[in-house]
Amino acid sequence: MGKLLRSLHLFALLLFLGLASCVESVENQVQIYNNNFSKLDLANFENGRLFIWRNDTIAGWYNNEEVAVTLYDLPAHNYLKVSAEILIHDSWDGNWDDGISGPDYWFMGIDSVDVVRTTFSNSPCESLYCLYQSFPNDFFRQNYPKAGAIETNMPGLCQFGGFQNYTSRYRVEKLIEHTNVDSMRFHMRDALKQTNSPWPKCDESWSIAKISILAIQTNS
Ligand SMILES: [Ca+2]
Ligand SMILES: [Ca+2]
Repeated sequence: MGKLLRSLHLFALLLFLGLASCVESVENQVQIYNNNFSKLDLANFENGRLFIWRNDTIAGWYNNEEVAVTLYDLPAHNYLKVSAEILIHDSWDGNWDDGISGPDYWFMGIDSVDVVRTTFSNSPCESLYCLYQSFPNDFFRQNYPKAGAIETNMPGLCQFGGFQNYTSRYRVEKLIEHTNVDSMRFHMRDALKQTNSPWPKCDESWSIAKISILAIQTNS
């Protein structure tokens, strides 16, 4: 083997070892909150209202509101992994910005900082008419209505209660750097716009089916 080739091999090996040692691995992972509302548990929950929809107990329905979970005395961690399953009901208009119907924003975050800022749309989508949404990206991106949904074949809740495909279910997940063990406050909220509706909440709203929060400690 030539001298140059040998040193190139050595260089590649060192580079590999250097990169490998930079990879974080999970040392400890604790589920600090898990709620699908089946036990009617609203401890630590702000603005919790439960109702039964399609044989499932869920929290909602919300329009221009914030909900939050606050937990104290957390295990040592450097990340939180938050995961929520939400239901987007009725005629959300996504990115549509006409000063009347939208945009229809939805936010999620920790300790008053939003880590998700997006829009959803339940609009029909045809060649001449389609109201795009930002999810699964943050605002502003032009994705198709219901992009990233895990279930769409459900009726609306209020205005479109008699029509299929007017509720969409999404799982929204984020890994967030966080180290404070004293407390954390996880929030979700919306800024829905529908100025031409006598009952905006019936026109568009959202609910929560499930929330899970993990405290993760890595070796970094
Ligand atoms: Ca609407
Ligand atoms: Ca709207």
